[in-house]
Amino acid sequence: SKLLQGKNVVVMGVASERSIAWGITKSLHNAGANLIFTNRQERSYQKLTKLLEKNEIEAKLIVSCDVASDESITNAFDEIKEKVGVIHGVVHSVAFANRDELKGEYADTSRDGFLLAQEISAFSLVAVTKAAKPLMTEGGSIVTQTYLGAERVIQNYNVMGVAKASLEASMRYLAEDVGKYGIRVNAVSAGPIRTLSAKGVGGFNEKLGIIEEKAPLRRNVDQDQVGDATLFFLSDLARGVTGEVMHVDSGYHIIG
Ligand code: 0WD
Repeated sequence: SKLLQGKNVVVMGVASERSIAWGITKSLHNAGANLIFTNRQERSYQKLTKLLEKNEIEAKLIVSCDVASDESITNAFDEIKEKVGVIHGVVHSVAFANRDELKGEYADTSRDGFLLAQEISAFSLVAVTKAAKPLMTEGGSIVTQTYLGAERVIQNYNVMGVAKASLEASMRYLAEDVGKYGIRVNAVSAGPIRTLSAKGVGGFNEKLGIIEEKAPLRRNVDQDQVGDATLFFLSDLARGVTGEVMHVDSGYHIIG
C-alpha cells in the first residue's frame, strides 16, 4: 500500500502554487495521506481551494491559523481534534521577517524585527508541537523547513538566518521532548526556490546562479523534491530518524 495511506497530516503554509508547502501537498497526496490545511490569510485560503480543485485533491479540513497567536493555534488544533480526531503528521512551512531587514547589514536589525522573525519562524514550531502532541496518540512525525543561512553567513539572509538557527535548535529540543511519545521531529533544509517569501530576500537570483555553478548536481532544487524529502520524514521509512536536518540542496552545503 502507499506510504501514508490513511494517515492524517496537517499542512501549514500553502500561500500559492509556488509555496514549498504546495510541493509537499502533492507528494503527500500521491502517498495516500488525508490532508488538513491551515492558512493565515483569506487570500491564501482562496488560492488553496482553487489549487485543490484544479489538482483534484480533496482536503479533509481547512482551518485558519495565525501562528502569531496562541489562541489561534489552540483553536485550530481544537477544531482538527473535533473534526478529524487523531493526526499522524504536521508540516510546518511558515516563516516571516520584515523585508527591509533581509538586505544590508545584520547589525542594523531592529529589536522588533528580531523578535518578529523569532516568533513567527521559530517559536511557532514550539507552539505547534505542543498543540499537535495530544492529537498524535498513535505516534507521529513533525517536519519543518529551514535553510543553510542557519549554519553559515549568507549575504542578506541576516535576521532570518538567526531565526532558522533557533528553529533548528528548537527542532532538536522538541525531538527529545516528544520522542518518548513516539513522535519524531525533523527539518528539511532546502536550497533557494522562487516563492512569495523568497522574493523578499535581497539578491535572490544570484543565489540561484551560484547553485547552478557550484553545487555537486549543478542545478537548483524545486518544490517537488522538497515534497518527497518531507514525505520520507513523515513516513515509516524514517521511523529511526529524529532531530535531523536533511539538506535538499543539490549538495551545495558540502562545498567550501
Ligand atoms: O528559497 C526558499 N523559498 C526557501 C524557503 C528555502 C529554504 C527554506 N524555506 C522555508 C521558508 O523559510 C519557510 O519556512 O520554507 C518555508 C515556506 O516558505 P515558502 O514556501 O518559500 O513561502 P510562501 O509560499 O510565501 O509561504 C509561506 C507561508 C505563507 O502562508 P499564508 O497563508 O500566511 O500566506 O508562511 C506564512 C506565509 O504567509 N506565514 C504565516 N502563517 C501563519 N501565521 C504567518 C503567520 N503568522 N506568517 C507567515
